[in-house]
Amino acid sequence: MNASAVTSDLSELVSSAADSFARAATPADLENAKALFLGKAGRVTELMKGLGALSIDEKKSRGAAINQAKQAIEAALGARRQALADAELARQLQAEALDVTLPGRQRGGGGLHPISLAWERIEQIFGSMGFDVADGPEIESDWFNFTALNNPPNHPARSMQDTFYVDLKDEQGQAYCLRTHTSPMQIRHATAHAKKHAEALARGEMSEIRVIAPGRTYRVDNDATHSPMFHQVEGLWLGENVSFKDLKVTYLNFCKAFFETDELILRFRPSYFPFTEPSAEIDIQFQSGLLAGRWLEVSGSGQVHPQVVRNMGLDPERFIGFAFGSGIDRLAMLRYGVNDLRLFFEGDIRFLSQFR
Ligand code: 2NM
Repeated sequence: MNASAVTSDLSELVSSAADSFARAATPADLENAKALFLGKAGRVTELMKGLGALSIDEKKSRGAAINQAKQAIEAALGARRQALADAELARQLQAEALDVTLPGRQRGGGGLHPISLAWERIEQIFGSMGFDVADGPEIESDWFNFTALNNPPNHPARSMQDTFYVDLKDEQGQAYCLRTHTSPMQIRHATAHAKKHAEALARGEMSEIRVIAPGRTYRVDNDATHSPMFHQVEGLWLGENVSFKDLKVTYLNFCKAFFETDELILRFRPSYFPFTEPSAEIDIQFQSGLLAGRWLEVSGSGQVHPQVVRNMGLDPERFIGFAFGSGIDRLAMLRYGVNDLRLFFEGDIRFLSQFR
């Protein structure tokens, strides 16, 4: 066997190993290919075993050549391992690539409840007509909720069948209840400002009270058209010559703004409330649209009773005017085309998300 033959059969072995390593597509394939050349029964091992039959000199040179070939195969194996590992890493990086320019995951956008939307519109519209907004407690004393509003001591509204009472009495033994309307806030508001108005009168100036009181109210009532908790807005305008004409203009303009239409008429219907005299229901009728042609009751109203004005700490000879009380829930139903009051209080996201 000559030197070039040695080199030639070993270099074929090396390139054959390099070829099969190159064909190995996965680390497992590569380990199988390795076994064929470097394993216990592999080609290189077989060649080593063949050395035993050679002379000492031949053993030396052939052994060195086989060793060189073995090192070349191991180098090829190492290179392929590295290449496969690099390719796997590149694949993983590609698969897990993060596009930091994508918009982040966001929570679904929230929105106001339709009653809050109506409430805000009401405050905005009356605000534009010069009305303040009063706020006050939902647990009220008997005085503010009933007596100051001219309810006689045995008025049926005071009964436990109609009013939620709280297990609480003040030092005078006065009962507390969940307010049954928002007018107590108007009594509070007017009382708080009575001194200022009296001083203005003393200087020969006239001063007015113009206020709305929106808020949650409570009555013992629960059916398809009544909820034990509901929302009211009451309005109050007291001044020198504030009349039913002002009430009609004010309420009609409010409705036109709230319902976003000028095709609207308004009528008064005689009624009774302890806190107003005379009293009237307010009906409106749309002249166009889905609800056209039907009279819709939207509010109670009336000229504020002189005793109520007196209870506010004001002179009923000087402070004359009107008040009204409307259901925000009913206004919201008409405004947004909701046909069942209970939808407002069930918290069903399919209903609520329509108002986002
Ligand atoms: C209504 C109907 C009529 C009303 C009266 C008052 C106050 F405080 F001036 F006495 N506030 N709201 C009133 C008048 C409320 O609700 C149906």
